[in-house]
Amino acid sequence: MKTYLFNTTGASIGIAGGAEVVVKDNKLLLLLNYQNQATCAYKIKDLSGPPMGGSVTIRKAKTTVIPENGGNANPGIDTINISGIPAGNVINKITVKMDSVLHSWIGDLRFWVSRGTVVDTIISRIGWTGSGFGNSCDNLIGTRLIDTAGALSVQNMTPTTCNTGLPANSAGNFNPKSPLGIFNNTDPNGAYILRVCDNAAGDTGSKGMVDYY
Ligand SMILES: [Ca+2]
Ligand SMILES: [Ca+2]
Repeated sequence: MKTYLFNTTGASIGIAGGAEVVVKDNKLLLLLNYQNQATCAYKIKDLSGPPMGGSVTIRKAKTTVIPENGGNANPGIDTINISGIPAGNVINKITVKMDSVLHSWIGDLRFWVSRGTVVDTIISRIGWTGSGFGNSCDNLIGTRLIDTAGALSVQNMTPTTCNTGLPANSAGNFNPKSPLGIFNNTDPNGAYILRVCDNAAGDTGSKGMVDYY
């Protein structure tokens, strides 16, 4: 619980040794009066905006075509605008969940998220080593990218090759290519832009849902 400095003007407690719950400045406060020697207030809940220390899930459910072999300069783009989170709140942790990415060769795909000058490459051509064609399996379904010590990097998703039409083991938690912690301790408000591009000829697809939380 966080202590809130309280001016008794406009809300006061008159009973020595008493306690009251009041609302002031959009905050639910517990007032305690110590025998008229001191009054203090504890913030129980902030009634404006999302709860302090809580989590928010933002979803974009939209099919975005990924331009075939468009390269980094020609991605499919999804933007989510976040506003209204009170000043002083910062990001503690972001998880990005990719879902319904339907593509016949996940090693073609690169994903990156930006907000202002903060840019994070979350997936970059799974299984690609600088040569070859990367992971040949299909689709990213239920792929949660979250900074987790010891977890498998999304870059090393298995199996590394699949016969035509077979999916990768894409569901579950993976470390992103570059840590999402780059967003920690920054103002959560702003435009989050997810870009996804295809970097090899042959094999095509689209991106469906993305969640941020
Ligand atoms: Ca395939
Ligand atoms: Ca392709």
